[in-house]
Amino acid sequence: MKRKEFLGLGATALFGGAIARLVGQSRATGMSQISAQNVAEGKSEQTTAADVTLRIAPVALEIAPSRFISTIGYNGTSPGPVLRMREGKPVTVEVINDTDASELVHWHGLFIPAEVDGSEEEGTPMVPAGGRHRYQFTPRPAGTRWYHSHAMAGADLHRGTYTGQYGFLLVESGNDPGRFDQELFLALRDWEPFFTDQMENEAAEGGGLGRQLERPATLDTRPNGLEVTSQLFSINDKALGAGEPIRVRAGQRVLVHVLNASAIENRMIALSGHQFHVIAMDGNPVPSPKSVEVLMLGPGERIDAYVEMNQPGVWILGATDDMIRNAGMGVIVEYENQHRQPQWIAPSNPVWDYTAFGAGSGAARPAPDHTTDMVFEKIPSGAGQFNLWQVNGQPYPHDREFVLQSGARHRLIFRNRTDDAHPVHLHRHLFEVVDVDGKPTAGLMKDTVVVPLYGRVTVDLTADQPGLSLFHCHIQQHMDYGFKALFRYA
Ligand SMILES: [Cu+2]
Repeated sequence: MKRKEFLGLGATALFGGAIARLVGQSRATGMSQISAQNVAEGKSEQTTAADVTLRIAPVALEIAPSRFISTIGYNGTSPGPVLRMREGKPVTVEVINDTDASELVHWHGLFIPAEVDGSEEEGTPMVPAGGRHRYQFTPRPAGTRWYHSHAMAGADLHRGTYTGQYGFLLVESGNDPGRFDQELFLALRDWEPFFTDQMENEAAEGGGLGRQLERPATLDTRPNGLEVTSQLFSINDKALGAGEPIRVRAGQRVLVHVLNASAIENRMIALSGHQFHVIAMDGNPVPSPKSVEVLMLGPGERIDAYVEMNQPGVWILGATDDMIRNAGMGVIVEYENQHRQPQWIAPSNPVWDYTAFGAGSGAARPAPDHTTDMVFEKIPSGAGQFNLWQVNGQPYPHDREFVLQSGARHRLIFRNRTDDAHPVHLHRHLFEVVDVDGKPTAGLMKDTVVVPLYGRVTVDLTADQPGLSLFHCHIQQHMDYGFKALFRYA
C-alpha cells in the first residue's frame, strides 16, 4: 500500500470519529495567557521573582478522543501560554527544565542580544537538564512573535521543534490593535513525525509554482535520502472536529494570529466561505493590507488577519490539502444558532504571493552597500541516509562566518537550487523583501521567508544588531543537517 492510500484511510477514520462527537476540553481560543506586566509567577529560592516562568516538561495531548500524543510542552500545555510583553519594558523569564536533556528557548523575531536569543550557535547558554536558567531582555519590536525550542534534534524526532515546545509571544506597543470582537491564536502542527524516502507534493502546498529561476541546467539524479513527514495534524492541540468549535456571531470581526509551528512542512489554509484580510506578516504591518482566500506559511512564519464573519453557517477552517485537513489540520467555525454539518469548499484560487502585500517597486529604497549570494543545495544521500544541505558549497559550520558591517545596508540573494521550498530565518533582524522569483516589491518586513522550489528571493537589511546571528532553514531536519550559516559583525 502506498503511503498516501494508507494516510487516506487513517484520516477518514480519525475525521469520522471526531466529527461524531463535537465535545472537547479545550477551545481554540482557550490557551492560557501570561502578561509580563502584572504576573509575577514562579516565586522561588531566587530573590527576585521572574515576570514569566516557563517549565519544560513532558505532556500528553489528547488531540482527538482517546488519541494521545506524548511530547514535551511548556507549563503543562502545548502550545505554551500566550505571552504578552510590553515593547521596551525589560522582562525576566525563568525557564525550568524538567527533562533529561539540555534545552534552549528561542525568542523568534526579537531584536535581543545573542546571549539571550536562544541559539547555541550564537553562544546562548543551554538550560541544563533538570536545571534552570534566566533570560533577561527588553522585548522589541512590537508584533506577533513566538518562542520555541532551538535544540538540535538530528535523528531524534522527539527533540527540538518536533516537540510541543512552542507558544505565541505578543509584544505590544500600546497603540496596536484596531477594533475586533474576538482574538484567535491558531498554530498549525503535525505530530508523530517519521522518516520517509518519498517526496511531498510541493505544488500542493504552494511551494512549486514559481518561475524556477535557479533550476540547474542539469538536475542531480543521485537517489534521495530520508526526509521527515507526518500523518497526524492539528490546529493548536486538537485535530479537526475534536475540540470545541470556534463560536462566532454574524457581523463579528475576528482577529486571527496564525503560526506555522511545524518542524517539517509549509502549509496552505483557507476558511470556507470567508476571506482573510491580511494586516501583518511575521508580526510586521504590511504596506498593502489585502483580502485573500488562502494563507501560506512556512515553518516559523506568522500572519495576522481579520475575518469578517458575514456568512452564517458551520464552516471548516483548515489545510487546503484534503489529505492534511482530513488527517486533523482544521477547526470548525460555528455561527450562533447554526447546526448543520461543517462545510468545506475548496478555494477557487489557491495562490499565495508575498508581493501582493508589498508597496511599489522599491525605487525609493537605499541602494545596498554590500550584496551576498547564498546558494542552497542538497546532496542527496541515498536510501537510509540523511540528505546533506549546503550554503555556498558547504554545510554548517563554514570556515568563516558571513560578515555584516555595522550600520550598512546588506542585500542577501537566496538562490534555492533544490527541489524543495525552504522557509529561511535570520535571527535578531528583520529584512525587507526586495524580490520574489523576479517580481520586485517593497516595504514587506519579515524574519522568515519561503524561498520557492528552484526559486530566488532577495532581501535587504540594515545591520544594526551587533553580535552573532544565526541564519537557517526552519525545517528542523534541513537545519540539523547543514542548512545553517552564522553571521558576525566586522
Ligand atoms: Cu529547508
